[in-house]
Amino acid sequence: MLDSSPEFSTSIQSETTLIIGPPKQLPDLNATVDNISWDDLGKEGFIIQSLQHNGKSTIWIGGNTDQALLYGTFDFLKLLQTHQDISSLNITSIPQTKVRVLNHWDNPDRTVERGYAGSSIWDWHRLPDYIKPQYLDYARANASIGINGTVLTNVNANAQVLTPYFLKKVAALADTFRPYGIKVYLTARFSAPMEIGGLDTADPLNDDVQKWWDEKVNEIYKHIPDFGGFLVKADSEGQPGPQNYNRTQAEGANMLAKALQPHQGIVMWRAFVYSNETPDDRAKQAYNEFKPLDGKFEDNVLVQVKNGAIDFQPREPFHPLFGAMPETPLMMEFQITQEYLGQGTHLVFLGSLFEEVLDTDTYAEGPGSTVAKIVDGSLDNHSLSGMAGVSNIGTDRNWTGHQFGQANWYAFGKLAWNPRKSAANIAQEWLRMTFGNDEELVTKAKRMMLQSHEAVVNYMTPLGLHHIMGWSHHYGPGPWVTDKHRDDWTSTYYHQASSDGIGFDRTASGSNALSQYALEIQRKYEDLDSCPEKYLLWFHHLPWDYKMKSGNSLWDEIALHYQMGVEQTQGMLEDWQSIKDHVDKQRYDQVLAFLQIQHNEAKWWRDACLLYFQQFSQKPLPEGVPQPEFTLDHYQNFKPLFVPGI
Ligand code: GCW
Repeated sequence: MLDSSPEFSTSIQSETTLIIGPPKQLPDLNATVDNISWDDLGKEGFIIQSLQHNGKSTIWIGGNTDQALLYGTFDFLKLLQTHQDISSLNITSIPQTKVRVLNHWDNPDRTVERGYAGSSIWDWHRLPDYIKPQYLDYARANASIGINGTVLTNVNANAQVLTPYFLKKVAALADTFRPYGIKVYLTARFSAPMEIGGLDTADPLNDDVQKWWDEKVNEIYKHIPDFGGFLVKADSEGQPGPQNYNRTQAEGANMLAKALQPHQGIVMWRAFVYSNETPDDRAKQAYNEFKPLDGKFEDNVLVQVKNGAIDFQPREPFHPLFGAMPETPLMMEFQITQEYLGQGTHLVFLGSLFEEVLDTDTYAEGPGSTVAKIVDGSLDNHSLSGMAGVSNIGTDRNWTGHQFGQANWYAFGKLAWNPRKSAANIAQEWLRMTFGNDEELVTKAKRMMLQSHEAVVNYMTPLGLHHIMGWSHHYGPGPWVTDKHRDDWTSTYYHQASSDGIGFDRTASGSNALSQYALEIQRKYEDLDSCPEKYLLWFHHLPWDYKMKSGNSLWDEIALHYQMGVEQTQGMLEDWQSIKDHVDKQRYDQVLAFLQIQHNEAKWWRDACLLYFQQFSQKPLPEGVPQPEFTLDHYQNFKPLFVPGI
């Protein structure tokens, strides 16, 4: 669709009429088209059609509701902004997932957990009386990419957000967002009946507790008639949950679901559940906890699953729960904020990561059982479906700290609407709407974006390495992190480096996490000849001189990947410098400074990790990988202070 000729203008030869409206109000227009199934469009789908009407060329943006017309109008504006050919349009666009929400890990005190773009935009203290203009901009921005929900509060929940004091503030935001088709959700702290309800238990099978939640939900709906429902983190990282009462995750979720059912509310129940005691490979625990509960959740429960089984790493194999619970609608949880991917200063276009995950075949019901088909509900015919993105938004002037962080917010919205949309297409659209249609700019900046995910994997965690970042703040390299209060929060637990090699054995000879995948995946990843090298050290512990497909030893391959990542950031820097004349000074300068930071930190990651692992490999750096600037001792003793986001 994108026109290639730079001189192409959007002027239309003859005068064209633009009509925006529903078919019921435009019967004569509707009579001229016969290929539209208005029922299939539902409440959110739209059409954009070029047609002749009363002898005049006309473009009709049609849909059944105001929300659909809003989505269609934003899509048409995108066509104009990106200089696409609008002379003969025939667009039908229907969202593939039902619930498309941002998760704000925002605290009532306006700090943002894992946030790198300033404070929380929710000015609770001045709500409900002061509606910041930014709230309206937020609503428009999200509606422009089809996001139809927002969870306002942190999953490490504060029970106070469910009190009347807060609910009237939440209601003011809900009123602001409603015209843009955005529903408001809140995180529900499982122990709220005790903390704000005066009960002495939160046992989900206790009648008084059920009654408390029923009444609390009714109270919420008095404030917010179209309240979306609850997002819940339970039995995880110290959060209370049903395990406190020897109840299952389904019993916990269903208690809330029953309270919400009379109001058509939903529960998004997170599968991010793992024990405090590290009894088994952390990558296996959510599957062990949830798979036996397949089909046991109420119909208005979505189980929200992170893309990978550990925790939003630069790259993870898809979470084994995808494909393992056909009776239960599973919702994808992606992280848009870059907790493990360079936080507030690294340019990492996450559309590539999201696309890689969604396109992966789980083989759950034979070939073609992609994660996307599980998430949009089509594989198992679930009408309830969804995608959540942990927001990267804050009070920074450009919303996301890094200018290119906006591209990740955009990519999330576009993929939640259509999980099969290509990352390249998303990047190009965003660039044209953000920086303009100059072809050199679009070409070079798109190249930067589309190589940036592979670059960060290379300079942080190549070949399946994972979770080797700094302690607690997760900033910078920390492969030496060990001996903490829990093994599975250290780095040595995951890389298992020793004189005999490196990597986490998740095959039958190790934790056997592989057994949680479909047989086709098990066979492919178990076999060293067929296991994708990008997952090699996620599933295998291999000797330093293991021979890679390239002929290099594993040690050399690891070192060369780290070096490749550094060189890729250098290339991004040079690409950006080469388009200086096509970008306004303020944005150019900020991105340039951040790319310089990113390049320096890529070298930091390379040097610190290779020096640390070299202790075990006892091998020299291969040709092409420079000697580290400092000693290992220097890197291990460097303690960044006041790192944002924790
Ligand atoms: O990604 C990790 C983060 C925590 C986060 C947790 C979760 C909100 O380090 O900050 O807590 O996972 O996803 O619940």
